[in-house]
Amino acid sequence: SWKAALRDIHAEVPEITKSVVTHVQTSLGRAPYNIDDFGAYQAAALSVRDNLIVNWNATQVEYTRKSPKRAYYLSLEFLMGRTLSNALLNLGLLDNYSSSLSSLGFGLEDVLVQERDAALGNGGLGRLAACYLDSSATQELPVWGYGLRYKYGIFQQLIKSDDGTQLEAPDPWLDHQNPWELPRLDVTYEVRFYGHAQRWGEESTGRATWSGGQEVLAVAYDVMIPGYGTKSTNNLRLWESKPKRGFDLQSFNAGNYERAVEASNSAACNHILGKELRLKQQYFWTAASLADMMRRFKNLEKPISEFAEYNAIQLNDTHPTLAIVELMRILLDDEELSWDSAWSIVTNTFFFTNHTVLPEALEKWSVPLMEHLLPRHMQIIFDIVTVEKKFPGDRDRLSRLSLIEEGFPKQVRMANLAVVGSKKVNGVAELHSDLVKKNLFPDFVEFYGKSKFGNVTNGITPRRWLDQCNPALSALITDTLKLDRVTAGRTVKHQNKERLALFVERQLGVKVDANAMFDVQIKRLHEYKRQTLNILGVIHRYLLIKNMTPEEREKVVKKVVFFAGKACPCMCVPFLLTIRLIVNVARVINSDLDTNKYLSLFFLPDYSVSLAEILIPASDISQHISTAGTEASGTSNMKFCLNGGLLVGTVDGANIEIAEEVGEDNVFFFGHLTPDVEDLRYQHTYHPIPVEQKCPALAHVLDTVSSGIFGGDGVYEPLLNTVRQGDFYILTDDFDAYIRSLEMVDEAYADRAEWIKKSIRTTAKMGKFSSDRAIQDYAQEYWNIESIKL
Ligand code: DL6
Repeated sequence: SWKAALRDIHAEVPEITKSVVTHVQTSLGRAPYNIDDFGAYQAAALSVRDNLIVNWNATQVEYTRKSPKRAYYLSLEFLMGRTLSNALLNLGLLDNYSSSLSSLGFGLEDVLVQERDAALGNGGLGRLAACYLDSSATQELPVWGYGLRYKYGIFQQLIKSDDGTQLEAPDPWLDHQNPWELPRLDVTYEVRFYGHAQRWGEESTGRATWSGGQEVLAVAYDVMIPGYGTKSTNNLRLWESKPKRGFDLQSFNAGNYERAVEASNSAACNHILGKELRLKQQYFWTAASLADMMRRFKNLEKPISEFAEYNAIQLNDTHPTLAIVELMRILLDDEELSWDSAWSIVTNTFFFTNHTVLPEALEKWSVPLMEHLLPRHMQIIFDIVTVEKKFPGDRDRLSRLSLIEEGFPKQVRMANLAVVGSKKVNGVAELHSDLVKKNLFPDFVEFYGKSKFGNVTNGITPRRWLDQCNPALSALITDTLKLDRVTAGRTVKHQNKERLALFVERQLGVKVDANAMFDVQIKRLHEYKRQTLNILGVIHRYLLIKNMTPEEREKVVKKVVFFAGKACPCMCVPFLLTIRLIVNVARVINSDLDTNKYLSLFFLPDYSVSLAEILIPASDISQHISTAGTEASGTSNMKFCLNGGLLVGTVDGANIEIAEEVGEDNVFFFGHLTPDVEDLRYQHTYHPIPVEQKCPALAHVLDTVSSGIFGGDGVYEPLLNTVRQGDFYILTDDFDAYIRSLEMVDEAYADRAEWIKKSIRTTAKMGKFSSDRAIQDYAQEYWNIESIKL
């Protein structure tokens, strides 16, 4: 009976308490009566880690014993967030630890917030990798992640109080030690850079010897990834670089190296790292990971020809593409296979996920740089000539298909290399996968046939993005049939809004009305995501309310708008102004006594996984308003809907599939469709129409910003001019429809009972977007791996 079960649970509590107290004394070296929240967090984490290690060991032993085919997820980013709450949830120990900590005088919530986020990435791509690890372990699939152990996470974002600009500060996340990792000083590999490559004999595709240059040591740190409701605990192996002992100081300037590593060792966005450092990072990580896989494979004592039958390697975007070349190098130069045998193994081992449709985001590396840093790899890339036989003489097509882009300097096209070297290629939502075929790689589709190109719509883990961030909704779902769902749904949402309101009050010292509609847009700042459209829409609303009579204002739906997101500091200047505009508009709107009861606005600094866990459950409506055809998938759209927030969005990325699942009645779509966008851009260039004529409402908003009422002394002109001239992201074309869709949101929100029903229906229909489904797709359709029961 449940009473007996409860007794059993409580019987465990003294054990847990004992373990926590022991860690306080022996691991932290502190007296139990002299411990603060942070100490309690550290001790609890170490105690939970003891459980994880046992499960992790048992899982790895079982993998070794059964020698299954394994999959490896290579990702330069893993946006893990906090671990303690997730580990407790997955282990089923949340209540026990809560009781135990409370018996020691600590509140679980106070302890959980002591943990720093592991923010080893920028945004969606890195968080997706973290969700996929959770789902792989939960489904007992033999999947390991491989990444880099950055010393610094993505920068901490500060907002300058005088003018609202973004400032960046380092995030030394390891300063407080990381209880979730195990340093593996026994797992190290040497990684070479520079030097020279000498081919053996005449044959261009034969063996070579790569020697000289510098070698650094890759040291493994293992992070345990617990599955939910299973003992299965997978591994995320992160590499750290160490100078190799006894290396040649004559030929290598140690001082420069240290500085270089220091500069590179952060999860910063591509643009701000020096090119060479970024390429070094990529090779260091892929080479160490492949050496590790090769060692594990060798332990199986199978012929090398069977490598692809035991290993599948997923490339999370193009960052790990060098792994393709590195495996070729190992197979040719170390294993002495023929070119064809080696190529056949490689092209049966790798799988490539593309995450962007923006051509400018496709990675390229200069040939001279690659030749200098990785001379043997550059030889191999030149040797990979796969297409010429099929299209002899079709020079245009061959140049599009080529791995090398002509120019000064020549460039290696990493996406082409990833396509050529992989067994299958996929996009991350239906529309995106179509665009990948039609726009990015049409010549490859013709060359290889359609079957090489597939789709795996992204997913999110319902553990973190429902159970953990919204326990009340999770409980309501579990308990659903017994309750009056509409009332309970409303209560849950309201509690979450109050939690966010309290958070904002503590952070910014401002009271927020939890009875107002909460409208949220949280994501990396980018032009194509169109935060600018949102803030211009807010200004439009503000101007309308400002011009109303007091009686008219009483009919307005009260709304609080939240933004959060970091902007890559290297992004082009006009766009960086968006944050500044939001912050300064907030200052004016929030202090306007005529209107602030009806509309207020917040930019919450330093967006992170943990902040998302507070914002998402509290949203009534969230915005996913990219120009159609530009957002590959989006995953926060899934998180909001799972938490019963409705969506206002363009017909783009995974919004489309969400609408298919939850019903178009429950989504507020607006804007031009993907096929229109190119024509509109053509018209903007060749037949421009002034904004005043095309969209007077928007022109009025732009003029209001120019007038200086939000300060700035003309500072916003470069941003406003991106809309007035060229308007690449078609704000002028979409603005009116956007405003109309927000009016429809207001109308729908006025009928609260119906709104809550929509919200509950939305949550209920989100099953497709579980990362468990996505990982099953990969496991079955791509990697061909099976669960291993413990
Ligand atoms: O697939 C995860 C995520 C998508 O949901 C977003 O739509 C997409 O913008 C993002 N892509 C990247 C591209 N980065 N690179 N390279 O982060 O991937």
